[in-house]
Amino acid sequence: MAFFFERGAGMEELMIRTGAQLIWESLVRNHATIVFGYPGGAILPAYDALLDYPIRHVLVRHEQSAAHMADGYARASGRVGVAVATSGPGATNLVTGIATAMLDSSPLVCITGQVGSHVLGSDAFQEIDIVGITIPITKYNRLVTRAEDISAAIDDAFRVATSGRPGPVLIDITKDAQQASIDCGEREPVNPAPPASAPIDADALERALTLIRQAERPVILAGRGVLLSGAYDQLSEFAEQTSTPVAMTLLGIGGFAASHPLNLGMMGMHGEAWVNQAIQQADLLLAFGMRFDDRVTGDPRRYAPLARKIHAELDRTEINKIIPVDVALVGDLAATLEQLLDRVPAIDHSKWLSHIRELKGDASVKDIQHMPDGGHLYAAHVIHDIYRITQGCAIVATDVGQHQMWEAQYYRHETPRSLITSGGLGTMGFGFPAALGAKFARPESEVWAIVGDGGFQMTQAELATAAQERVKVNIAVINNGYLGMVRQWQEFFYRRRYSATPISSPDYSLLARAHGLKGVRIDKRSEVEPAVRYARDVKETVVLDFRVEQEDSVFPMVPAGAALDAMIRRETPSVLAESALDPG
Ligand SMILES: Cc1ncc(C[n+]2csc(CCOP(=O)(O)OP(=O)(O)O)c2C)c(N)n1
Ligand SMILES: [Mg+2]
Repeated sequence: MAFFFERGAGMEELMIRTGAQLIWESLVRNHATIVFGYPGGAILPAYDALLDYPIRHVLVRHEQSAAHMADGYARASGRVGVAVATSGPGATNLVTGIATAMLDSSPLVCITGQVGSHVLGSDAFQEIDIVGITIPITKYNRLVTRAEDISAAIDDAFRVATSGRPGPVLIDITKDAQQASIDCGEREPVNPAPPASAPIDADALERALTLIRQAERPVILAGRGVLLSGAYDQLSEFAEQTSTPVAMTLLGIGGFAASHPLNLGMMGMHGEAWVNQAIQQADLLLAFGMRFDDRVTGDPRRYAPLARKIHAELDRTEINKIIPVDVALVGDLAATLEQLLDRVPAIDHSKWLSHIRELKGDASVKDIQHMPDGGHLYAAHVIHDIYRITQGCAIVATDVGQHQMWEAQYYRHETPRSLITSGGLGTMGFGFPAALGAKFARPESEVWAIVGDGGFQMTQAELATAAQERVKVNIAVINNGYLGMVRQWQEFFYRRRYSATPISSPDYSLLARAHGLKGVRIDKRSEVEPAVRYARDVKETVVLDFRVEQEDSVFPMVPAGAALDAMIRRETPSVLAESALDPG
């Protein structure tokens, strides 16, 4: 799209571009190939120019979903997700998605149109100060009022979104800046910056090695930083070399294969009982790329009271924020682990590991998939069957609620970037659009959305997007007729007063068919496997409506603010008695 004009005898070339063209050129230069968005008046010039650029646009049905799709795309691929919206309501609809990405360190670039610069500040039609609104939920944002500044602003956006701890960035571009034509030079393609490789403090490294050598009961706490830094191999090697068991945060799942004998499972509020007990009994915690979220620690004053703590983390502001630590290793996790691996001896912790196996023996939640169905269909059955049939290798995006916790307990993730879930903000409505974004990122992969009947209804309009874009994902609606996680809190802490938690649903199979998609209703355990196989076989997006037990709860549960080992357990004996049998 270059325009060349002759200028005088020197034949100097002018490259004239509109600001709108520069937006897309900048995205192409930063290797974006797909954007998720919704048009409107203030972004019209950009949408007009879009037709001339090699970028796929996915028209969402609500801008919140554009941000979630871009987020799912980023989490599945490690690349930057791009969302586009108009000014005013288009921009404000992005806010929940941006906040979701911020709290889970997901790299997004959001581009919004803004009213013309001559009316800024006049409460013009669809004018809103989106830069002001998104200050606390972006790593960086700015208003651009001149076409001359667009290219640099977008290059900065990609650099900031991906450097250090990743996160969302927003660039708000006035309509006149998009319309203006300017003479601009060619800019070089931008290559992603290499990971920050500041050397780890040698003294801290020495102290960490001493603690590691002295420890008798160590536990690794693996968080999302393992995925962000790509430290999978280093983590396995370190765990094996030091025979240290690995507990996962919700967002760390996938960073260490579920089938690895040293993988303990998930920690925290709905973590496995033996994992929380091991943490409380440990004499050394090695926190790798995690931030001691309150869902992970329970009461921080009673957290791992016997343990020295080593915190390896890229973001220095996380050090000593919640849990005071003995040693901080600030820097890229993969690089840190490599330096530790150079020096750490082979250590044998078999006594500690067999102690944890004993804890596991009488404290497991892992069995309910073995229970005779007796006419009941439990969410755990459904999720375990999906896991079994997909062999733990599908990408699963979840929504937020009980089904999210059951997914984390019963779907055993073998590969990195295969669980996509909103951990920090806990955003209902995230799962389905994030699954679509993941499918766009990795079209060769099998993608499932495991969602609740409440959360799915928040963004189910994206079924139309799936149909229009002919993108295939499988949606498992864990339909319990309740806002289940809130109902569970009401059952435990509000004397079963179910205020505003019973929720009705449309007939999802009819809803799917109304969109030209496929839908099936499942009421019995025996119907689960055929339905899952059917979903995998057909080419369209499929909605599986699993009518599960309505008043089932997620166990164990650490009540908010309690110590990590003060867990509420499933009453035994009961239909859902616990046992440690794990069929793998
Ligand atoms: C946008 C948003 N609103 C409210 C909540 C509070 N909340 C957390 S879990 C939950 C219930 C979710 O119900 P459903 O989607 O049916 O999933 P279930 O817990 O039944 O599996 C609610 C309302 C939230 N996390 N996000
Ligand atoms: Mg529900």
